[in-house]
Amino acid sequence: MLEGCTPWPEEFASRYRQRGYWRGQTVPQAIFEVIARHGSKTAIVYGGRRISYFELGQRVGAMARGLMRHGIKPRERVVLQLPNSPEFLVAFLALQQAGAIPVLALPAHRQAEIGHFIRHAGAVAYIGADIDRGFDFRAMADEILRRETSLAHVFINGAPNPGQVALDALMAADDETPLPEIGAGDIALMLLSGGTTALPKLIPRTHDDYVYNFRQSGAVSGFDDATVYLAILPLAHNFALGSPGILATLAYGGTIVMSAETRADDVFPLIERERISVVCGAVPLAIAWLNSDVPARHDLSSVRLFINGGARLAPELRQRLEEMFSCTYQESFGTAEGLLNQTRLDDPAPIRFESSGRPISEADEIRIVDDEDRDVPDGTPGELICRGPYTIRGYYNAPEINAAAFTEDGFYRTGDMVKRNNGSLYVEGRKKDLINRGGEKISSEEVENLIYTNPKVKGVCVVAMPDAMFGEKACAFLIPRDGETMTFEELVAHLAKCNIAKFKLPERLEIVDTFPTSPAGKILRKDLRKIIADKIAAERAGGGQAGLS
Ligand code: J2J
Repeated sequence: MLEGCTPWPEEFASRYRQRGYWRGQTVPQAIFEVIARHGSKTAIVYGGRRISYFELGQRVGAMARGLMRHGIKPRERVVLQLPNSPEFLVAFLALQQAGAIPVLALPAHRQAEIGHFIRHAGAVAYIGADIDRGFDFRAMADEILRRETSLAHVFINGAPNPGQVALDALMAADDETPLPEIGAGDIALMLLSGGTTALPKLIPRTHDDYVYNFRQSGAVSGFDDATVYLAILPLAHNFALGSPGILATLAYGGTIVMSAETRADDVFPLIERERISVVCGAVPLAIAWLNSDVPARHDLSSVRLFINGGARLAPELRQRLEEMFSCTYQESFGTAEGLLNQTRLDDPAPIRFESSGRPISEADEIRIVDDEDRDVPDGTPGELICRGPYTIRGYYNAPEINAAAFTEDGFYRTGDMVKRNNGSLYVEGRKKDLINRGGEKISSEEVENLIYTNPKVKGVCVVAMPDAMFGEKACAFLIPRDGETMTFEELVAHLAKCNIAKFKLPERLEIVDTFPTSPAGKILRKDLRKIIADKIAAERAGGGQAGLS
């Protein structure tokens, strides 16, 4: 295994193999097995393009060889940042076929984050778009190339800058270079952590564990070769990629319909035209669609399943989604670190509408514990900790963080407060300092550190505030230095200069003199969350404006 990664102890690994959870297959092997069976079937629909399984396989093989010709070697890390498109999938599988490890960045990430991923992963290459949504990724890559010493190659989907290589050009030559032998125990990809620390952590997933992850998640969602999956959430997210995501769709011989657009006006005609059967969404999308009159104008009879993940969706909205689509609702409470909980398709309505599901595998070991790691009884909230055949044993190259994030016997501390009733889990809150903006995670510490670089700031605390659409948004409580003050616009302008993803920006500023603290002097973030929640509720009741955006 790659240095810097924590393997499963042999006793666990051999059990997982023996019981068939680990099939000894790489991710591309799992997909090529299907390509061999379903050659002429449509694998991907994107805009006017229809790509067959056979063509997908050819493109992946050609790009893998092109990457090798450019000197990309097994176990080297490559940051992949592409909007939803067939090229994302081709590049992802091609990197794996060449033995390289894709590090999956979101299209929303900017120079600060991409630079960090490249440094932290020691990445040798970056694959990005030319221009997307008005942002020039080529210029960003040039800038990063000047600063990051490990980075040797920039591959661009579209028209590259001088010195960069077009992704298409990688596939130009027709060569028969043999592909390297990759072990199923090797690292297949690195996902980004949901952000509790100052800088995002990297989550190394092996081929064995990830193949099990998407096959098992797909089985629980009833995937088969009739599945037509709508891929609109960013594919770099574990949920959209492999839980069950596009990889399970391919593994079961289905068809992926991709779109980078999420508005009802774009999505619903697509559902009707392509006879989509599985729609994956997140809280803000579900709310926007339920409030739109577009769905009623379309034939949605092909939809059999709606899966929500990333953040909890309220029971009444789950029921309305079932009614709108005449489908089954599935709640997915997952983690990029591994553990996936999904409601079952045949769960009775109260479980489908209220619970957060239960682990997808009988091999998932979960415990719900108090602050002293003692098990709490069913019905009592505690922290969910877990281990199993697809839950990592450590973040990449992060021994100190690992010591806190995992128990000595290898359980991952999710930071989620849950209770268990009759085997189903119910998310009640969280211990970790993050803001869950409709499924997109914001690390308080990361944003606070950037705000502290402004000399006007004496103290800052970024906490979650309630939001009708996103569930939560970031609110900054700020103490200015003596004689200074700061406006919301100044705060945003300061953070914009830090070149970070826009979704991380606080959407409200509260200027205060002090922070509430415990007798030991610890800032009571819980109290700050309550202060802003109460204030917003009072503003709503008074008809005032809630939030600044
Ligand atoms: C409450 N909290 C949830 C839910 C995630 C499937 C689905 C989601 C993710 C994901 C994923 C939640 N209700 N339904 O990777 O494969 C919060 C929890 C959790 C954290 C993980 C998948 N679904 N959460 O969201 O790594 O706090 O993975 O610990 O981005 O999101 O975030 P992430």
